[in-house]
This record gives sequence, C-alpha cells and structure tokens, in this order.
Amino acid sequence: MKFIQTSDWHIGYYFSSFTKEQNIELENARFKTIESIFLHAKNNNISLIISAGDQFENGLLAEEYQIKKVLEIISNYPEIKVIMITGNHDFIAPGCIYNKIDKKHFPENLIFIEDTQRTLEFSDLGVKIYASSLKSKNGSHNPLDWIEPEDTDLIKIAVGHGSIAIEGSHNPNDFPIELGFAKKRKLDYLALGHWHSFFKYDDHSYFSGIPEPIQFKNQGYALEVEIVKNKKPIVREIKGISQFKWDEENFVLNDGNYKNIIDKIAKNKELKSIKKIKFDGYLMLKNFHDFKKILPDLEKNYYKLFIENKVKIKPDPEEIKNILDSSYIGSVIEKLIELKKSEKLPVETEQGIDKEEIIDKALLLIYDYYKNSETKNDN
Ligand SMILES: [Mn+2]
Repeated sequence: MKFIQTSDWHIGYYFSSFTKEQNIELENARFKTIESIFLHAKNNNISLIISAGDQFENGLLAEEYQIKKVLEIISNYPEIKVIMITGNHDFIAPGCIYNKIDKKHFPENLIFIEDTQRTLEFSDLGVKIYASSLKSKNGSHNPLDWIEPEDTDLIKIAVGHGSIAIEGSHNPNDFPIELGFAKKRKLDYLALGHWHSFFKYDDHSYFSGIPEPIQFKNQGYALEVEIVKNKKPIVREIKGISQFKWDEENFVLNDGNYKNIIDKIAKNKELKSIKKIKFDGYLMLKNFHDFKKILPDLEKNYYKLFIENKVKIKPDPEEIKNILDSSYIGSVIEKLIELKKSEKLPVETEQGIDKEEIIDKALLLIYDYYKNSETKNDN
C-alpha cells in the first residue's frame, strides 16, 4: 500500500522581515503547496494522506478562514482519506482552531484525531494505524508509549508529533520518543511530525519536514511511502510542490574574484527565491566601494534578498594615498589604517562594537566624500 506523509504546514506563520503583501503571498503559497500534495495523491492513485501535526502555527490564534481553506482542499478530494493529528503548535484545547468549526462541517474523508490514543483499521488498505494528538505545548512523555508490540498481518503505522530522543539533538520537553521505538513496538512505519527538515532515523522511522519552508535551513518534503508487510518501506520525496525556494550562499571575495561573482549574481533571476547571501573577505578600498554600490541592485533579482556583508577593506595605504594625495586627509587615513592593525583603540568603546567595521565605515565615508567632490570638479 501507498500513502503520503506530511506535517508542519504552520499555516498562519508571520514573516516579520517581509511586507504585509508578501505575507499574504507566502500564505497563499502555503495553501498551494498543500493543494499540490493532494493533487499528487490523486494523480498517483494514492488514497491516504497522513498529516502529523502542526498544521497551524498557533492553534489558539489561527483564524477561521484558514481552517476553512484547509477543509475545502480536503473536501475537494473525497476519494482521499486524510488522517490528521495535532502537534505542539496546534494542540487540542477548548479555544483551538479545530474547535472553532462544528465538526459536522468537517469533510467526511477527514479523520481528525482528537484523542491522545486512537487506533484505526482499514481492511481495504490492510493497515492498522495508531495515532496520537497532542494536548499541550510541551511534554516530557512519549505520546506513542501506549502502543503495544502486537503481532498482526496488518501493516502497522504509528503517527505522532515529537522528537526522537537522540542525545544532544532533542529537547527533553518536546515529547521525546525513545530510540528504536518502531522496532520495539513492531511498527512497519513511524510517521513523525515536528522537525522541520526531512529526517530518516531508521528504515522505519521518518520525519517528512515542512513542505513549504518558514526559515532558511528548512529542508522538508511531503513523502510518498510504499509499504509491503515485513519489508523495508520505500520512501520517496515528492518533488516540485514547494512554491518558494529558501536558499543560502556564501562567497569569500578578493580583488581578483569579486567582479565575476557579482556579475554572476546580477545575472541570476530567481523571483521565487528567498535568498541569503553571505559575503566575506577583503577588498581594496576602490573595489570595496564598487562592490557596495552594486549590492542594492541585486535585490530585484529575488523575491527577497538578505545580505550579510562581512567584507572588509584591505588596508593599503598606497592606494588610499594615491586617491587622496593632494589632501591633508591622507594622514588621517594612514592613522585609521594603523589603528585597524593595532590591537588597542585609543578610546574606550562599548562591548560588542566591531572596531574594524567602524574604521572601514570611516574610510569609506572619506573615500566617498572625496570621490564625489572629484566628480564635481571634473564637471
Ligand atoms: Mn511541532
């Protein structure tokens, strides 16, 4: 049998570094991704989707139109059964989003789990499903601990929201699931939600991750899972459903490579990318100046560009003095460069202030000022 595993849609997530309009677009993208998961199921004759919690970013603050959209998508695919549990972001509570709509308006093909322990059998699919919804934000217990290691001819699938208790990479308050759990409870498959990137713990235990990222480093997918009893499940990432790409790149610039690198970036047009570029390295004052001037131009190539610029001016008194030869300010610059090289500053500064950054800024200001007055004189 085949099913799709998904989780962590985080509908309602607010992107504080983006505009209001972009937030609307990003939310619409999220719904489009969810719809694409259903479309993939339909096109591939997959009749079961399991959603492992955190469908909403905040179950207490989510809005009615948001759950209505989810229910509408589900009802558009009546031939697909949907099993949905809640996570720690949208846990079951009196005022939570799932209780704002009368359950009789939930589509018939949605099996929404309200309990912490629920067992379902589908003889047509040959599966037995053990599902557990969360009822709180935090917990130090394993939400699936109630599952018995029973023997059955049915394919045993557990659905939960929590962390696998891997030493050093889980929070003990995040519903830890003991190591080797699937094997101990004779599960054919353990479908987990909570971690935002795809993670395979063993042949039978997977996190699908978030299908539409909310952060850099989210590398999630919806998963197509194929299981034959007593065999290793075959798990495939479903490609091409996420709407926006979140992508990070790092460059170390020097006077020889910076032009090529910038040209290449300037030619990139990725309007559905949210990009973070980190620049590091050293440039001569003149090149640093050119480089800084181009940076704002790059923004239009992306849906949103975050630049982390750690490039510093290479102290080269000769170059600077050539530009500013005629001026007494040349000696000021020499002094600044000396300061940059020295360990100590002649004045007290507050902690956390980057000395080099301040000196670079001062050098650039002086350079800009003289560059401008030079052009004025030329005219
Ligand atoms: Mn979670």
